[in-house]
Amino acid sequence: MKNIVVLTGGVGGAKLVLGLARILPEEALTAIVNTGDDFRHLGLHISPDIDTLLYTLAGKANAAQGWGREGESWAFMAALRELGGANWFALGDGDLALHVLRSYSLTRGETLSQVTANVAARWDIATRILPMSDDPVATLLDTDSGRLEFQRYFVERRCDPRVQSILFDGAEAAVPAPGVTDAILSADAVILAPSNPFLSIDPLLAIPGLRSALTQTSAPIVAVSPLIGGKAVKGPTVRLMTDLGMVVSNESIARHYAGLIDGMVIDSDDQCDMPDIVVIKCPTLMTTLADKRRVAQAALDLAARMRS
Ligand code: FO1
Repeated sequence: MKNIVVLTGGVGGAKLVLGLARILPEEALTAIVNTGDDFRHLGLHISPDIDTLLYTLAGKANAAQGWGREGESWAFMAALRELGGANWFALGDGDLALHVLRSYSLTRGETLSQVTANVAARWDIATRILPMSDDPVATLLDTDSGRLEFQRYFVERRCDPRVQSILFDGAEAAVPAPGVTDAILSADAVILAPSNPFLSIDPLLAIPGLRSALTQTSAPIVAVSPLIGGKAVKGPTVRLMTDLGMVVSNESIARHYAGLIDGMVIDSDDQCDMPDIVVIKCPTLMTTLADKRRVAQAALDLAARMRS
């Protein structure tokens, strides 16, 4: 298979993309990334999921933390705190350089796609990293504490408010970024990473042009479940499913993607009783690089099986 597309967001997705990048020929892989988490902070344009992927593929990620750069220094935050600036969202010094460069480039008329491609080229990343859209899309959560912007819910409120519904402001009017539709239509396989389905994958699916490319493509679409033994490795997937009144199971994830996916990779010890899709098992916890390659290979094998 020559053209593989992966839809991704967050740290779980970045791990799978790294695994895919290590087993596929260079330039076979296109990652389409959630930008619903993007927001303006201190006048800067922050694109957390794009940056997590850039750092991961460049070997610069803080793997233990799950965001930001390894070996980061924090002089900016210390100075900001001293000045009484907002410190609920932590920006390391090296990370800050990326936000400043991106924000400056955007004000000069570059697109998010161009800025992302320039940084990827600078760091010799062969994987094509495309934002889902160059248009603004903002994930908003209606909660028992009112409507919250994504980062206010996720970071400032530590996912504590109970979520009633999620919306993707701007998605209806957003068009897929250049290359997104073509990549999906010419793909040999499309993989939904084990990212949070409701917060990281749904924003992509909310963009009409992107969704319609997924329904039109002849490529098999396979998902990797974010659940292992009924728990998510990181983040609020389980909490959200409970808040939204869903049973926490692989069946619920498969049902959420119903009509879209042909198959799903689940953890070896788990079950998924869904007659409409093909399910395969492998250990899906991705700690080491070997783990990431194994899960990536399982997703590719499943997609190849669907093609034959
Ligand atoms: N996550 C946190 O839990 N606390 C932070 O202070 C924080 C800062 C931050 C800065 C830049 C960046 O790219 C990501 C950052 N994140 C932080 C992670 C971010 O909220 C999440 O990775 C995603 O938006 C969810 O995928």
